[in-house]
Amino acid sequence: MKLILAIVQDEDAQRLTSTLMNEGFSVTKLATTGGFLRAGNTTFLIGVDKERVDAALSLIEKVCRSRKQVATSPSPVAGAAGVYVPYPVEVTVGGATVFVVDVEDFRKI
Ligand code: 2BA
Repeated sequence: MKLILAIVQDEDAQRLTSTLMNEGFSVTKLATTGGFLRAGNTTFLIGVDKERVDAALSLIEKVCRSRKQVATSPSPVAGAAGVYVPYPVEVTVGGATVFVVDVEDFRKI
């Protein structure tokens, strides 16, 4: 068995849940926060037989879109006064960041 950890944008989370559930996958959603943008995202835990990993990944790829977002980052120290001037940075977020890990044991007790 494998555990898929998929970090997706909140905008895609509802559609991904229904798509996966309709195809018979069990999912758990966690409300998470990205370290860079400090914005909310959603992490899916999906436990699957290894034969179905590719099917789950295809659905994630189909549903999750990449989007541009603007982050405000601190610039390096400006001058000797040590003043930080925030400036906007455009980043492309997603489709999804996915980890697939081996599950040593799986039980429902
Ligand atoms: P965030 O950390 O908020 O990152 C959002 C987006 O900002 C990233 O999109 C990437 O385009 C950009 N970014 C992140 N760190 C950066 C940096 N040091 N310099 C410049 N740009 C940077 P994605 O790569 O699609 O990542 C979306 C979210 O997935 C991340 O949100 C984070 O929550 C998670 N994530 C991505 N890579 C990860 C990893 N290796 N381990 C754990 N979580 C990860």
